[in-house]
Amino acid sequence: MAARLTAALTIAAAAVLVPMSVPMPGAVAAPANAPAETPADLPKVWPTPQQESARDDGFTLTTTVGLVRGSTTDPSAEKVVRDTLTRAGVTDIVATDGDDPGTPVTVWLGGGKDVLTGLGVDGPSGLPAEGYVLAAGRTPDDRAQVVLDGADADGTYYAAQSFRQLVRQQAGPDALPGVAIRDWPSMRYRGSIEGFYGTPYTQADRLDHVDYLGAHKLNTYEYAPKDDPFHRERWRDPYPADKLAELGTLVDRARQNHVDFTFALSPGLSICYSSQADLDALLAKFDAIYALGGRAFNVPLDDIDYNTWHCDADPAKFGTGAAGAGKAQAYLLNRVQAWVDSKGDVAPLQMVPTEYYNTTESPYKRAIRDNLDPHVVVHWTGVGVVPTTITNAQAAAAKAVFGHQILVWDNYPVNDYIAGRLPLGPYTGRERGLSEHVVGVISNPSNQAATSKLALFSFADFSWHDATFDDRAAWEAALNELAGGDAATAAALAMFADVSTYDGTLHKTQAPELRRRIDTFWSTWEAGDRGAAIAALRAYVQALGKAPSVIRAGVTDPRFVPEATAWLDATQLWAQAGLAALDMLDAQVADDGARAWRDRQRIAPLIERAKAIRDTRAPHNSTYPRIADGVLDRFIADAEEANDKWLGLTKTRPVPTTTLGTYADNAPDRMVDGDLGTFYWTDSPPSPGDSVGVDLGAVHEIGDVAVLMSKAGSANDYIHAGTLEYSADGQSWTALTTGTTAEVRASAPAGTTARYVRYRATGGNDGYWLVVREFSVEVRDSHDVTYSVSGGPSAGDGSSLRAAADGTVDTWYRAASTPADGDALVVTASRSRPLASVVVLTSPDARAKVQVRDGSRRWRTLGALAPDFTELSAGGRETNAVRLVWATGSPPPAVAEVVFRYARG
Ligand code: LOG
Repeated sequence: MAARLTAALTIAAAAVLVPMSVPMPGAVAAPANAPAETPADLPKVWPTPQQESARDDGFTLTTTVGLVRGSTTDPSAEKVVRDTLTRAGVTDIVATDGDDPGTPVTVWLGGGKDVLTGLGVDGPSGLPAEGYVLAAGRTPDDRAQVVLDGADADGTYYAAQSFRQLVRQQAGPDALPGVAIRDWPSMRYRGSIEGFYGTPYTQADRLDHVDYLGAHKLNTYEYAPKDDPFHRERWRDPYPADKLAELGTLVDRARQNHVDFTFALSPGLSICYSSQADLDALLAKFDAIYALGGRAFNVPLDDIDYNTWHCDADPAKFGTGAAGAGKAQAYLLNRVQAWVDSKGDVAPLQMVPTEYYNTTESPYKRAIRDNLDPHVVVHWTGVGVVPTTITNAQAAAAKAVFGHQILVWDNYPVNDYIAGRLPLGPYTGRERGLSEHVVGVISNPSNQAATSKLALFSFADFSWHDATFDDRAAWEAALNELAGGDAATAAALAMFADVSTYDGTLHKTQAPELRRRIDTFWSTWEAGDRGAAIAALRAYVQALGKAPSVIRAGVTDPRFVPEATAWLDATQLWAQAGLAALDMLDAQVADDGARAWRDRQRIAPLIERAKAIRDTRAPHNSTYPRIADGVLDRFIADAEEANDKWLGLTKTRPVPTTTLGTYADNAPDRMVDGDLGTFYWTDSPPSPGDSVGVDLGAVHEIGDVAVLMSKAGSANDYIHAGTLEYSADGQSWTALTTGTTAEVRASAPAGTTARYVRYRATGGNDGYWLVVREFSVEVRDSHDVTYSVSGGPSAGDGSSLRAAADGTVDTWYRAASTPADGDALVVTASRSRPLASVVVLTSPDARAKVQVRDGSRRWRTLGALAPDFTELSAGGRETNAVRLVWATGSPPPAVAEVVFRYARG
């Protein structure tokens, strides 16, 4: 496993969410005529305001409203206010000085101090940058007033964004509740860094993205797409004119949204840190963006090898190793910061250190701490690249060890490292209080821009007001916003998000809600209430299957559906496959084998279609969209196993055992699937005592055992020292052999009996995880009857005679030709047993007589094949063979399985 992911996956500490008390810079004056409604009665404003109280002097908007522009407003804020008023049914917005008797309602935008006094509300002076005051109510002269007044133009714009959310929809002109808000951000940097690998955003994506940021009081967009060649590979080359023009448009659009377009350039793959020519090339790129209006810059130096130098002068000047690299980087960045200072209107430089993923003291960090200009802001991803949690203690440690302001580059909901996954779960594990330690938290989003908004909504709430952040509430509000307030759409989105939750770190459990319902299904099923089990789960899976069309019809963001389409399509197909499995069980409960078999045959093609889907963006164009994987597929497999049992297919299957976790999709089942191309992969190195193995379900005589570990590309992922051992009870173990290599084999002495076999680590593993391609145990005393197939017609290409009785209905015997006169397919059992009935699963047009044979070697006809599914009673007589005597002229028959259904007991 690559080091960066290992780092990401080794943090275990759970976040402790402690409510913080916030210092309040100035109190909101209590409204004159209390009792007021509680803020809980107000429409919720997101991100959550710092201070908010309801008043009892709200009013209905009139069709004519006066607008007074003050000194801290701009066209963007005015547009938000005008759009809000227009949507609320206002038809005339009249520019006034505030005293116009013709405007019974007045909106003061970026001013209105006297009106605030009249309303008994403190003005914005003393608020931090970007802070604002919003008040709505009646002044003593009984005029209805709205004041949106910022500490600066950003604040006034944010006041307008809050106002937008407060207007209550009602018949006729909408109402405005009486309210007083005093609000400011807890963090200086809030927003996103387009910092992922894979398909970068399009220009349209980015324009829409910065609109979204602005509307949610997020003030930062960093341009750092790893796969823009001019950002990294070819960082020295100037942008072509068309690309530069696009960036110019984006800079403008960001500014309109009060978003700081932050241009990042990553020279680390080839730069000579001491070279004046390279510095000039870097600054020329920055100057080009500066000329477009860009006023914030970043030099990311992540994901490079700092032991590789790109000129001899560097190690000579700075020394070798990590300390030299830190000094070299500081040298370059200090000169860039000098350029920043020379401009006078550029934000402090930002950088991403090469050791961005931990807080461990090191020569590199020391060099950064001691040499980098103190103004430079240092990015940090938390402890791990994609950390499960980020705590206050960790953030404080990061600040101390880097000796600079810390900006959290938060790798959520980025999905470049999990092809096929679209993380839609809540933004979890970030401790309240981080704003005390870091200057910002920004999101590295998914390759899909619009679906990332669900997470950005939470980033907005957390970075604006982390003291009250509630991940679940923010997630639900984001779904609700996307649903335009429509409850059915929001519910469909929640179901869809549930089946697309897993990301390996923030969310280690896939489809938690569906999983819970499936667990309930099986417990109800086992308890014998099969109809109720089916009905309850069917209702949920049906709703899941309909969710994609509800979402397509209901979401308000037109960019969401095209981006989510692969996952929406897959959801529909997986839900249909789940329903087919439920139908199969339902038919089985009704003892209708033919219907169960028809339903069962619908499953595989649906799954095949789901797995043929591809998203258009790299890396998700390389694999199928993951939907409820490990949950819904597991349910279907378990349902099929229940059907196997019901059919009479009772083969003992080894169950895998492990003490370790699972990395990504590589589940333990893959150790026992008989396929050397698949593998179980742990998500951490085995420690002494950890083990993998199999449970045979009952004590058996065992023979050869093979543990085949590691794989191409992960040659060291095996247990470096271990003991292969077996046990009858899982308590006391007997060693078979010890091993130190990737493949361990042993033959148990004749007569050895065991239920459990395991391979247990006895030493450290040098940090390497474990891959097991196959863990096989030979069972010598199988109580299973085995079958051999003979006769004809011979099997066509890709099929075999054996497939007609190989214990699985998934493989088919397909005749190559029309049966000749007298052709018969004969299935011979390894021994005679009393047979209740014969079940034959066939193609619909297969025609044959079904015969059985007992010890007397005489064939007895039970009846003829029905289309698809045939069950014929064998009267409990000892039977050792079944034969299908084909009707002459029947088309080439196909048989999925001939099942000997033995009498019970
Ligand atoms: C990259 C980032 C990538 C992310 C997730 C940082 C600072 N850099 O391990 O570009 O999107 O992981 O795969 C990264 O996170 N490196």
